[in-house]
Amino acid sequence: MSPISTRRHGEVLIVTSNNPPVNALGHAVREGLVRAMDEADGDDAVKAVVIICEGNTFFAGADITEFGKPMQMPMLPMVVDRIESCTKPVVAAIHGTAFGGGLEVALASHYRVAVPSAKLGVPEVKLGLLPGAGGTQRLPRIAGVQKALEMATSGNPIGAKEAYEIGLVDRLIEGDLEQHAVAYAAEVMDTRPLPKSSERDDKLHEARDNPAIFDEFRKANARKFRGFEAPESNIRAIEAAGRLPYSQGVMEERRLFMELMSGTQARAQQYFFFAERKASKIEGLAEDTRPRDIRRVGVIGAGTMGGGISMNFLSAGIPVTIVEMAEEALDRGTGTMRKNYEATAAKGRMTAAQVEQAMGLLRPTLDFGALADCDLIIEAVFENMDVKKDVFGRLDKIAKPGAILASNTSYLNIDEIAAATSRPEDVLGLHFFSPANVMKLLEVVRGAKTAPDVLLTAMQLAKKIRKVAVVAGVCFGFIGNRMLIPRQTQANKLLLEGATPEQIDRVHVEFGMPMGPFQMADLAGVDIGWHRDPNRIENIRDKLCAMGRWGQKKGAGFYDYDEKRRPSPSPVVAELIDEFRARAGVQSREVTDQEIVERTLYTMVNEAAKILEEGVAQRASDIDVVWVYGYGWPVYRGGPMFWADTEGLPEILGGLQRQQERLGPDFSLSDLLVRKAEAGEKFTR
Ligand code: 3H9
Repeated sequence: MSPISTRRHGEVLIVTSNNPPVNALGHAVREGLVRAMDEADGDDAVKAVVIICEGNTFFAGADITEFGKPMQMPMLPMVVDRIESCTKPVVAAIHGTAFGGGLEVALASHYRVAVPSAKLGVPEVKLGLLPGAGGTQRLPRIAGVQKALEMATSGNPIGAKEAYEIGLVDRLIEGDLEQHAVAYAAEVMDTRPLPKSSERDDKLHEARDNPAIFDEFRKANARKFRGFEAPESNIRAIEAAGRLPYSQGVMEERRLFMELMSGTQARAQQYFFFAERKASKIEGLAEDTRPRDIRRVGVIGAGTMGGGISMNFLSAGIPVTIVEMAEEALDRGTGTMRKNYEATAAKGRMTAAQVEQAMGLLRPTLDFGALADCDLIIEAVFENMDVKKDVFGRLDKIAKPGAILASNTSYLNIDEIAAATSRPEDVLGLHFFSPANVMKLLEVVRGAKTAPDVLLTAMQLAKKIRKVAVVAGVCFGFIGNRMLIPRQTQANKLLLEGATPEQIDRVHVEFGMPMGPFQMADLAGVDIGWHRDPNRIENIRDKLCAMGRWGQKKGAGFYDYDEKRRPSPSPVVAELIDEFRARAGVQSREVTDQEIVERTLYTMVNEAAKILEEGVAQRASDIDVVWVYGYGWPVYRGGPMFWADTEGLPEILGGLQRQQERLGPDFSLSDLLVRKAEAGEKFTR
């Protein structure tokens, strides 16, 4: 049965799409829409058309699962042209999200009405693409060039109210959408000529009168666009709208669209779209598993982590009890949370009332016993096994039966922590990333005895607090931090062999990472995890710590910093490296950028393969989600596993084998990597 059906309401033909879950514009939908337009044109009794969708949303875009497969006619650009060429006025009735191809359908319609909660956007750039069904040509004609540039290059939607203000929506509908859309259609049914967005050009003068608008936009956003191909193609296509007649503009759009579509970045970003959605799925979970109810969350520790973690729940409307040991620390912690909220409000992203609402849900206390009525308790205390065990032992005595007990540890063994309680089935790891109220990633660490419903609860709760959660197994550092270890080991060795911190960091930044390993150490604090004995100096880091060069916070670390925290290469560090090199009896040599890639990034892939092989990650794509959301791996490279597949696993293996001597005795190849490389297989499909 076609997902598109038509029925008559007086002289209005109502065209309804029912294609769950998001009314994606797959083949059958496209075909149905064309048929509906033919029906409208062929029937004199039809005076106007309403296009509307069932379910949660208007068309959320082209069907991404069809990408990369042979295209079936009619293609979306033809469909939208067919809608615009309908001889009867077509009204798009929008609710939910009119995204991508969905907005293009709306733009090709002669009129657009929307409920106030609707969102309109062109998120194609997030898939490495551009709105390729006339969107880059019609959007600037309707919404203006500057707005079109912003929407197309950010991919972020605008609300219906704003859309109405800028003329992208003709009427806001309060009440029943279909009923009002039909009434609107009846109002406009005699209007001629029909307003066609492809024929408008009043708003293009913005660009024709000021062609510099494009370069100014490029300059203002250069940092944001770094490394990505799609934003520039979006700009060029919109530029073409200003320069060329519509018919030629769409040809240029098509050319740029196909160019992007055949590139690696689009493949990587589309792969990542599905990777992110797959991450929330728990392998082997019995279908009748039900989550536990979480009405109140307890957080132990009001430091940076504890405060950030609490904010996630407060923002989602979930009350939090936060416990500290001393009044001063508690006040400082809650004060910081308030300050953070107020800063968000100052940027206009929250109202003052919302700040009060969130803070009103917080119950700060020095009484550990106050955690007794919490359904989930997250410990965010000092990273030390004895301390954690002590906390969990005490929790065991006061937490109510069925409460979930979670540790925010970044490295430690959850099973050992769970063993400090009489209820290890209720224990798991919730590894938030710093700053915890900002970073999207959450590693949910499943212990050997963690109950399935506890795991499910955590994964569902993550969605509620707008995190992307990934299931990880127990091992030192879980998925993300464990992969940092070989990278850091090799980066440190490379310093001794002749590379500089600047060179190693530059290679990572050019690769697309936000920063390299030494920049990251300086930002996080070189002293993190330091043994704190200034007389015990075994490596460069020990020495830096002993010298008080703890990174940005001290104005010195692997780099020197000025008062504005701008880094410069440090002669002191250069001397230190020479000293340690002499001590190790290593001869300095020239290290190539390629060697840095092989020794830091290839070794990460090798570690990831071990993580996969050991079942610490459920699937290769989960590792990619961790690295993109937790560490800023460039999404246009898909993540370390997808990237390894694009490089070719034989190439990765070959590189590691070439470097084997230099990688040191602690390095070993992953069996899975070797097997897959030899069999010509990939990690991701
Ligand atoms: C485009 O339009 C190109 C054109 O310009 C030119 C063509 C020539 N296709 O996100 P959710 C699935 S490019 C296929 O969890 P939510 C999704 O995988 C497209 N499937 O729900 C998931 O499946 P599963 C431009 C899609 O409520 C299920 O639907 N449009 C598509 O949190 C539910 O998704 C976009 O980029 C799709 N387009 O969010 C919009 N979209 O249940 C992409 C979703 O098996 N979509 N699925 O895991 C979204 O942003 C969100 O899905 C949306 C709903 C906001 C709509």
